[in-house]
Amino acid sequence: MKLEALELRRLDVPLVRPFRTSFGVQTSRDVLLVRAVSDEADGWGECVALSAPIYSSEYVEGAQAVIRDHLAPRLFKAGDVTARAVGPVLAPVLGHRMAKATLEMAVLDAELCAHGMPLAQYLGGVRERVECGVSVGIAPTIDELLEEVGGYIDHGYRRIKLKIQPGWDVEPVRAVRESFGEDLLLQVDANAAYDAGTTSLLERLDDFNLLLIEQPFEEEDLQQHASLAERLRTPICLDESITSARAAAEAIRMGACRIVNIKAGRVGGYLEAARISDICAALGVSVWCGGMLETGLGRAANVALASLPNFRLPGDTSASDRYYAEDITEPFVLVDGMLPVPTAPGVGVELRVDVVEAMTTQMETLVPGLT
Ligand code: SMG
Ligand code: MG
Repeated sequence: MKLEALELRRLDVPLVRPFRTSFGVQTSRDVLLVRAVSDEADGWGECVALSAPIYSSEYVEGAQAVIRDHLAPRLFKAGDVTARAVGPVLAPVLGHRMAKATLEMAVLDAELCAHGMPLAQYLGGVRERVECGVSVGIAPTIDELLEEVGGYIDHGYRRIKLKIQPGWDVEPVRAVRESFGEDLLLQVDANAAYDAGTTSLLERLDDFNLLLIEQPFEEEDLQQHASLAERLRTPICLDESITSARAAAEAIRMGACRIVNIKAGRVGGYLEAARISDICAALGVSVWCGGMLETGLGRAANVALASLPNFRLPGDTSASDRYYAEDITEPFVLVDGMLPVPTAPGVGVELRVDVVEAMTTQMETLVPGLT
């Protein structure tokens, strides 16, 4: 496939309600989309980087700059490209996995569209629909949290994930457990908000029969995760720390986690994400699909990923209306707590051109030789 242009488009997509985590509040999503224009077909990629480097070191403006100045020129120079070649071609540029994943997704979508193959089939998916969970932000009060959680349970979500931080952990978890009962699949995500001084709060969470505790400590600190894991019955799950298949294998070997959250953007793309799933399966570790408040485009690809056999827990793959009043694709609608795996070629969703146009804040087109 010969790459003829890369169209970079920034959208401002308002969220239906603010989403508060231990690292900040999101009220809208600053989305970077990339369209790969080739001689065979076009394809789209969505960048998961947030507007500020507060979840990870990448951020959307930086991703756009590194694509324009460093990644796109290498891809154009490579001549014929395939999705499998994107990683190796971009490997001399260190890090910037979210930016690389965006390009790989766009090329993969184009390639699969040209061959008429859906992404789930290409990745080795085995399910027609996937079980969905929902990630619930830090609320102003426990009452408001209970109301929000109750609404999601009424919608049919199959598990609830509560965002936590020191001071918003034991009490909200206790309140949700007591209000909704022992059968509710419940887990928490700290986004690295704890340290040695606040570990005792995490130990108290062991009484609430949680599915897992996600990323309590900072990204690089595998040792602290391993030592907490030894003291808790509740499994530790890693998110931010898992930047590659190698990192996943190392974390599991050290005993730092028993479950892995896979986000394709965080690990450099859907191909590495599938490799991580395989490695985890070989080591007896289940995985689930994380989310970065993606639009319908990124969500479609995540749902395809979640259809792989080792994705054994409900993912942060929620319906469009949990995030957006208006999605940029046909909305994903929850049926019996599940979302359907797209069956159309490539990522498998059409962009709604009028909505995309109306939300576009910026556009630039990169072409060979001029970048
Ligand atoms: O897409 O439903 C979603 C968001 C899920 O909680 C979620 N993501 O650490 O797992 C995580 C967070 C990171 C993004 S917060 C803006
Ligand atoms: Mg997380």
